[in-house]
Amino acid sequence: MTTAHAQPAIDAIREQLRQAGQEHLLTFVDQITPEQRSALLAQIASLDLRSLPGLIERYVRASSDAAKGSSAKIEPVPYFAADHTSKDRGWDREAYARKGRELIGAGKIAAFTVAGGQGSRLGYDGPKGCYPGGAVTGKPLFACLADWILAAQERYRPATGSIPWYIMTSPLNHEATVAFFKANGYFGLKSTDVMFFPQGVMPSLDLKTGRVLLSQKHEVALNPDGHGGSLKALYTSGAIDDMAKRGVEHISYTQIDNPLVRVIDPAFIGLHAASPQSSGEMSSKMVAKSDPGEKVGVLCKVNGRVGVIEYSDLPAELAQARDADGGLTYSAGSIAVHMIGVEFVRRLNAGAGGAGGGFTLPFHRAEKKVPFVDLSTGQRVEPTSNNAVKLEAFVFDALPMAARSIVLETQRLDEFAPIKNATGSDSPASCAEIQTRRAARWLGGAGCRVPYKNCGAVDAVIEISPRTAMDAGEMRAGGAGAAKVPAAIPSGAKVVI
Ligand code: UD2
Repeated sequence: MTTAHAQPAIDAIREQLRQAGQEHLLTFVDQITPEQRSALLAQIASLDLRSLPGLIERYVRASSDAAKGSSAKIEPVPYFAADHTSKDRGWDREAYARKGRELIGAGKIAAFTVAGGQGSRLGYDGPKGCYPGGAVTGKPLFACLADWILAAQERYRPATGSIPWYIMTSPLNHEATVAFFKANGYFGLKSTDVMFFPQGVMPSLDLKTGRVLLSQKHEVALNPDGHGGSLKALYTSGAIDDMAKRGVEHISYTQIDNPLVRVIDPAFIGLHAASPQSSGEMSSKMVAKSDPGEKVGVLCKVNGRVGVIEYSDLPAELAQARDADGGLTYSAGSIAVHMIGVEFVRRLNAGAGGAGGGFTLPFHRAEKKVPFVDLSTGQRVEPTSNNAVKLEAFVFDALPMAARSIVLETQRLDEFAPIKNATGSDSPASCAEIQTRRAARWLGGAGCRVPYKNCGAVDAVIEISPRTAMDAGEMRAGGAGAAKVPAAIPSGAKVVI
């Protein structure tokens, strides 16, 4: 039963819910325990009820999407070519890398990883970052990224040793992620240099009515607000203030699913911070798309500004368009690696009233199956077809908000081997194969004999730690510290270097 002293509070909340068309969320309030009631009311209080009717109108009733249905002018994006020595597209990579190293050395760069995702697509019940990423060691994805940060600290900040790492979790995996880092000694990093904060959530909406779903009688159905929520969460969590205290000016943004990601990349940092074509607000990396259907967003110019069109939103005729030389016209595949200015994040949030609470990027809608409580029976239902709209923001939608934004092309083999699917492309197997091919190329270039099968595949599995070599040049120079380059790799061997 509702206690007498709680009644006025419930009445006030009921009125707010009524105005937002969501009064049904209190359907079972008299049937739940006092603890459950407090939790439910706290959840309801955290919803932005004022913006809800507008969101429902736009994304459920009108089924519109941030990127769809627009008549935007789309053009290919200019970029800094991976081959900086090319005649027509050459640029001074070493000068920018030097600038980047200076900034890292001066403590002005932080690493930031969005890790709100679970390993569910891989059949793994836990935070995605705990999933094995090393081709031979099987070390978790978190450890792969931590090793890169350690390697960068050893090279660019040997005196102080610190590159802070901010990790965005979701309410679903926050505790498990923090516990995993503790249990693994922060993978060799100082615990005070690793900061965790959970991203925000959005209510899941009934596909037909737009009403917020209850996942239990005492619980609202919530979903993480997408990696675009990171730009708000960086601010509201206090991470941006923490960065400012540490003197950090730019954030190196990566996803958790790619063990080859160059978490801290001097040349990219230098271009972002110092190129006249960049306002130092938000920059991106691309690889040439492997085929028109590859599931990566495409960096383009949209109405004259750099932006990303997600693969599912790119019109087929543009995805398949080819230049006179046969190459894809829209070939700039986003690998979801960005540099972001600390001041840019502050400006976006301050523009929304200063408290950060009001800032969001446009949402993208996804129709999903979300278990819910049937309001007429009180029974929980596991739907067999899509019954809900989830709203997620994408971080790349902030790109057009930057005054000038640059794009750097990189070599796929050197830094892009995400693990997303259990089998096939972007799977643990394809990732291990790319790690091996990259290692074979680096080792071959350093004079090591690498065994190959008749079909051309490497006859071994090889994993290179970034602490040994961060690129082919370091490997040629013998790797970090004692000479690490073996004379030969035996056929069929599994080797960690
Ligand atoms: C993303 C990009 C795609 C391409 C590809 C490269 C989007 C929508 N698509 O595809 O264009 O660049 O990556 O690999 O971004 N995450 C959170 N919180 C959330 C949702 C996601 O932290 O609420 C993290 C997640 O842990 C992962 C990353 O964001 O690290 C990517 O998310 P995804 O798996 O939904 O995106 P994906 O792989 O379809």
